[in-house]
Amino acid sequence: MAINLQKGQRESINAPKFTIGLGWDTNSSSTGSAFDLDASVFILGDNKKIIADEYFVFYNNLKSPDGAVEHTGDNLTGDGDGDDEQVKVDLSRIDSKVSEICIVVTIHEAEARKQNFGQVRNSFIRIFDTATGADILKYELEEDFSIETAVEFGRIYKKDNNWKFEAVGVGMKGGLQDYLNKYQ
Ligand SMILES: [Ca+2]
Ligand SMILES: [Ca+2]
Repeated sequence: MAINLQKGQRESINAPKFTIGLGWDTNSSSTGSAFDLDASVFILGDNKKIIADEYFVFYNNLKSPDGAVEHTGDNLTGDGDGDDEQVKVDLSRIDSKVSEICIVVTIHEAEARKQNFGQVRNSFIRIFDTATGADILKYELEEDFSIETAVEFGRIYKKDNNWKFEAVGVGMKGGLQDYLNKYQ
């Protein structure tokens, strides 16, 4: 059974290959235009920077060069229950310089479309064992965001050679470029 985490909580991931599932529901009628959320991954070294440009994995760069992190593709609507976008991770392939994997969700063209996380419901991040499908953990972002247009859902980090997940849930007003400025 999956462990449900609260904001700030940490939990070990005891699976060499796991999948990060991210879900959300949006109300496009509230803003009159398409509402597209995008999951992105920053793969960081000890200095909290991406270890190379290609270690920023998103809808236009679906796989990290070491083959360890793979975005399965852009979902444009968020319709339906369950995962809207997924990222597969294979820790056996991950570059030895990597110590952290940061998972963010941004709203595509948020400013032009006047959209923010105040209009997003049922956001979650979950992790399951890719091989068996068994749930490992889940974090539902209960926080009511308002003006934020980007949210760090969680991070996966290496501690004493074990990989752990932290439920982050921190939003900001900005977009992918702001995260790039921080992590590049
Ligand atoms: Ca998307
Ligand atoms: Ca959905």
